[in-house]
Amino acid sequence: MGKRTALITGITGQDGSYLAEHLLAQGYRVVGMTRRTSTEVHERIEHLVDRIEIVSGDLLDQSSMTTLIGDVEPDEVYNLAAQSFVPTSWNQPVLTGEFTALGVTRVLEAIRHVSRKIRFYQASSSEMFGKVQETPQREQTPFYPRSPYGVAKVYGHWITVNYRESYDIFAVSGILFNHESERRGKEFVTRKISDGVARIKLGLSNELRLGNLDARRDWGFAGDYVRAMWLMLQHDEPDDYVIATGRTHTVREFCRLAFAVAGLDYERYVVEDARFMRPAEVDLLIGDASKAKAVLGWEPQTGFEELVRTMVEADLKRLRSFAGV
Ligand code: NAP
Ligand code: G4F
Repeated sequence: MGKRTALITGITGQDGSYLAEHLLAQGYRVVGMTRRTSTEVHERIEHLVDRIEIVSGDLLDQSSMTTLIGDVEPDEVYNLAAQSFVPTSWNQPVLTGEFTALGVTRVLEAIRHVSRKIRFYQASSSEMFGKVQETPQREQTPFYPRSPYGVAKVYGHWITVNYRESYDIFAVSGILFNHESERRGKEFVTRKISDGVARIKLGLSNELRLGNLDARRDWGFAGDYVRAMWLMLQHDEPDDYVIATGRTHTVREFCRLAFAVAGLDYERYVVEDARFMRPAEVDLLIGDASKAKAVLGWEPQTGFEELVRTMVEADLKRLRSFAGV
């Protein structure tokens, strides 16, 4: 079999960068779609630019998607692009729907017109479970989204299932629980905490303002989760999978551990701030990934403590070299 081609939308994001590394290691030709901006700063994939191809396209534009998929001729498409920050989805609900919901249909339509042999991965989310109807959450758990983002992801999930059933396209929906890394955007709570700890430790800040400390999440490592995306597209049959660690922790626990890595007591620095509370919260997420383990042989390899420590140490190192401290 010749070299396989993968197209990644959202390659500049956290998951896009890890997935590109994983696919390159498997011998793929990797093509990443980026949208046009006036400056070309793609810091998460800078180390890969000599080994991947970058093409221009936008999830908002049907013709760009159809032309691009026709030109690239991918064997696999990973649709990771989305407006992915939950609080922004209340401020920009229509745009979030355009990117995160209808964007999925545009990619699927492009595949339907170009070649139904292309395999498709949709980046679905545990946010779809929202006000959870069952604990732990599994593939059969009913959805009850709590944000415009979660609602958009429910649409993306079902349109993926629908194209699989309507057109016999190998389309899968990976229902991924929160996954983090040193490449996580600084607006998400884990990276906000690791960056905040490093700033306080190095004397660049004296407090960290957060919202709901009692929210619980099932946090894994992004590098482990992109492997699951790839495994889903290698299976004989298209299906949907929950990807999670099966453990849950509060934001407070994340803070306690992260500050302890730097030898600090979080209670002295963390301030609860109403500005970071949400109109509707997802209180508890914990996933049951036993189907992924049984069918795909997937299991997470990085534990919670290791994840927290790695993130804090990476931010300490980055800020030390940046600030010359
Ligand atoms: P991320 O870091 O926010 O990356 C999002 C990517 O989407 C970026 O590359 C961004 O490009 C791109 N994008 C946004 N709007 C676009 C548009 N209109 N056209 C083209 N590209 C666009 O997100 P992530 O954490 O890697 O997550 C990847 C996917 O998994 C997302 O769909 C997210 O909703 C989903 N997900 C994430 C998690 C998690 O815990 N990380 C869990 C479940 C599901 P720019 O660089 O140009 O902004
Ligand atoms: O880190 P978060 O912003 O992630 P959230 O909302 O769970 O969404 C992430 O995971 C989803 C999968 O479940 C993805 F689909 C989505 O794209 C994204 O990657 O917030 C986590 C929790 C929330 O309960 C939030 O209320 O942390 C709480 N939190 C407390 N203080 C905070 C803060 N979140 C943020 N971003 N900033 C705070 O200051």
